[in-house]
Amino acid sequence: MQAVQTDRQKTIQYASSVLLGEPQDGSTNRIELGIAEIRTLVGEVLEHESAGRLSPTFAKAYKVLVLNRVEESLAMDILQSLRVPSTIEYEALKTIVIEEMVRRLPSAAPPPSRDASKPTIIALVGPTGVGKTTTIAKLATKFRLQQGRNVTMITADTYRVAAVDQLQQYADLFDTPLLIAGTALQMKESIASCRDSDIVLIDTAGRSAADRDRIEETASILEAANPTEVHLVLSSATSLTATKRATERFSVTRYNRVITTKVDEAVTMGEMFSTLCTMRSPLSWVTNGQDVASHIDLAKPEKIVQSIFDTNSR
Ligand SMILES: Nc1nc2c(ncn2[C@@H]2O[C@H](COP(=O)(O)OP(=O)(O)O)[C@@H](O)[C@H]2O)c(=O)[nH]1
Ligand SMILES: [Mg+2]
Repeated sequence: MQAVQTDRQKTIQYASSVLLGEPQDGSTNRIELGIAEIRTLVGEVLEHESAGRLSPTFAKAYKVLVLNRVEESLAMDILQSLRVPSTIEYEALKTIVIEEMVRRLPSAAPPPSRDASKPTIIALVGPTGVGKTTTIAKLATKFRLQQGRNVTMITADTYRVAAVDQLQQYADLFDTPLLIAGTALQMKESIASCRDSDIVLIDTAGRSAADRDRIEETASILEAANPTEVHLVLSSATSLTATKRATERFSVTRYNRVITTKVDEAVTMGEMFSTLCTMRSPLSWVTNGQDVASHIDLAKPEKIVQSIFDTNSR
């Protein structure tokens, strides 16, 4: 039964990757020839499978969600929770499904207020390579260059020289101090010297979600900073399993916001949507590219859901 489930999952994943236009191994020509066939086949299988439980219009919506990698159980739960007649037209159903999906996502967090008397201390945590340092630079650009606020950057990532260099370049460019704090004591001292800042941005070392000790070390350094906001950074280009694991493993850092990066690289937002639905922390920022000056926006739950319906597998 387990093996059947795994095969089934693989088939759906393969089919959705072909439908969503992801690059595949093997001959492009052969794949192109197979696309129409797979599209019909998988569509029929999914519709047939859900037919016992869902009306044809609902089954169509289910197919769109699952092919866009919304978790199957979540897709089914969303559709079964709707109180609408089974005779509803597809477009009307789609509007209601989108509303329900937005309702299931955490809300959007407001940006840090301007009139706080103390500095707002914003720390970013998350797995390696998800875009923490780049996002710190984007936030610094926004707060310092675009809003003229007094910003200090602190990095707790002292493991790699390159990691400090990466931020130092931005610090020079923005004319903002960059402090280095690899221990809890250094962090306390650094924070004490930031009294005149409006915003303090703390970068942390990338931690593999499997490395509990290192995550705990990051957590204890952060505790010394007593941050106002701790943002868990999750990449939309990472698998559902990896992001879900990160949401659990990083809970020791007491994150209270979520940043979604690399939306531009995601083939579909269905997996990220499925992860976010399990979370309680509000969504703060979304990043969609490597350009530090422009590729960051306040998170908008409606936009995340809409993008699932905007991909080309209808
Ligand atoms: N396409 C894309 N790349 C990004 C985005 N954010 C960061 N990156 C890239 O991801 C890579 C790792 O970023 P980095 O900030 O060093 O990750 P960190 O290890 O979490 O600090 C770099 O090549 C970044 O340019 C994004 O929103 N979109
Ligand atoms: Mg980094």
